[in-house]
Amino acid sequence: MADRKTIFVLNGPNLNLLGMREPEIYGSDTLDDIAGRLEDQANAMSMDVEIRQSNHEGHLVDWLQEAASNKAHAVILNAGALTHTSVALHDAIKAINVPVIEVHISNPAAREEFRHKSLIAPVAKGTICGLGVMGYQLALDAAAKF
Ligand code: CA2
Repeated sequence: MADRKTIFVLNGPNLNLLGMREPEIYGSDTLDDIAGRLEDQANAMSMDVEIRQSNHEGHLVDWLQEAASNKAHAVILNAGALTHTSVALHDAIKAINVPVIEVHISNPAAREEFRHKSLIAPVAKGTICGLGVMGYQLALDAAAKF
């Protein structure tokens, strides 16, 4: 039997607060709600998901490298505010041979000017944004087809 594909789903700073604050921007689902749906969806496609969140940039860099060394099939990354600032995440994505799908729940281009630039986008395989938490599920569907 072929090996099951593993998709890493990595979430950056403050995404642990989903469902608890600013529901008008990010909706009312918690990260656990999103994780449950992604696990069901992955199971239905005979794949595995590894879902993590950290408020620390270095953890995300470590996990991107781990995705590469564990030969993950793809990474779904919502880097939160680090999207707009992190050269370290840009470099980490560039250094690994694993496709990374950038996901944002909101549409950063429709928000404050400082959210308009993404340092992730130039090194991502693609970006899904502005579609709410459904973006994670769309990204998982796409990753399954890589
Ligand atoms: O829209 C997205 O997914 C963002 O990546 C979310 C980040 C923001 O800095 C990006 O510009 C766009 C913020 C994540 C913080 O999440 C919260 C959730 C609930 C309450 C407060 C923050």
